[in-house]
Amino acid sequence: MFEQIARVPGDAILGLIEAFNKDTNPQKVDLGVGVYRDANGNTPVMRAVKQAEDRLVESEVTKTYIGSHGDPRFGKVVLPMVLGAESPVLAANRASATQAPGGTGALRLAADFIASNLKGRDIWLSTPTWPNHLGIFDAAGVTRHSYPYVDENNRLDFDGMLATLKTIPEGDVVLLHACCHNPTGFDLSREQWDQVLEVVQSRKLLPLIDFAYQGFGDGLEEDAYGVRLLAENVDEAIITSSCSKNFGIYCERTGCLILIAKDEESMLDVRSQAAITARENYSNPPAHGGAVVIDILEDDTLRAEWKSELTEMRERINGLRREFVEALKPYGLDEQFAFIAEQRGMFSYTGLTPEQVDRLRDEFGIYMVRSGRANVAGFSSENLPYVAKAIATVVKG
Ligand code: PLP
Ligand code: TYF
Repeated sequence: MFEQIARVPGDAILGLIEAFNKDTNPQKVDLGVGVYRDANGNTPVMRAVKQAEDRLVESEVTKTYIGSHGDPRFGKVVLPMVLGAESPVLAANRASATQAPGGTGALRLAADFIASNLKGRDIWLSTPTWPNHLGIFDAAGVTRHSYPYVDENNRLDFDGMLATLKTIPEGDVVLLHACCHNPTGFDLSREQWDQVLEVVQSRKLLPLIDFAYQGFGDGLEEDAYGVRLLAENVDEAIITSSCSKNFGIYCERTGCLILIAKDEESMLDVRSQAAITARENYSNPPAHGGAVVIDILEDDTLRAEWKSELTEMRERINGLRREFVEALKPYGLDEQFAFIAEQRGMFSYTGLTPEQVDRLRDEFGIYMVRSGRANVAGFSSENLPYVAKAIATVVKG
């Protein structure tokens, strides 16, 4: 029976890891997969995480199941991080948290929740978006459509986005990136979020906000502007939060599905459905990453340490953005690439063509996604002169 099953290509982004590891060029640079890198190109375990793990080894007394919603303390610490400690949504008990295997697991829960409970509702995704969004909603059987996000000059196309949002049928779901848009790095301003809210309200859309990079743009609170604006001004919303990047616990698979309903009763109804969705997928989420997050956020000292490490990471990335533009100055390309310093998060749409990306890989050992997306965290003061020279070579033909 298996002979009729075709072989399919693997994930293009994750495939870059293998290709990079195989490359013997001593000057090779990895600007591919979206993980944070320090000045030495490493992705170390955060100090606060190590301390929390040390404590957990000592204090953990059982590894029994934690339930389909995960550890109840996880929701208690993640909800205020995402929605704000003083959130009126929390005060009204309108938000439900379900611990999930990463942001991806939370997205799949959201997709299955929509497919099972909101039949006939389609989803609208930005073009471009994180490629896994497409697969996740297809796999759940949710029909997808797209709204534009960048124009032909490789800039944020907010007018195009808003114009399409205004045509979405009432009740459909619109997926918004909370901050650090993957893959473009273009985020909405506060004024633009305000306009999105107006359209969401007037078209009665259901916002699904993917919050994978809280703390990587402008700050933990600043990055939550759009999330909190929508949560506080609509009756119903879905948020998928990831702890992979901001706690650096990628492989521990730690995320959260947040369902916001119009009142507590309705929240308890949808919450019961989320538990079924989780149970049908994997029963209980992995516990360790959540336990680390709980330990850090519940302890003032660890929390402060974690925040300062996160600030360090964010400031390093934003500094590298400016350094990159500076490094292109000798080639007269600084103005052409000035927008890189304005983008936020780990990623930049550089505007490089697939052919230019191929040349960077083949001639210089510089790896990025063929869409022209670069992981800015892969830059370093050491490799920037080399990267700038290589980019100048391929851009100038
Ligand atoms: N959403 C976006 C936009 C992402 O870039 C990622 C990154 O991995 C995720 C969700 C999921 O993150 P994870 O499943 O690693 O928590
Ligand atoms: O876009 C990225 O690079 C990150 C990491 O299947 C990622 O979001 C990439 C692909 C994938 C899972 C995670």
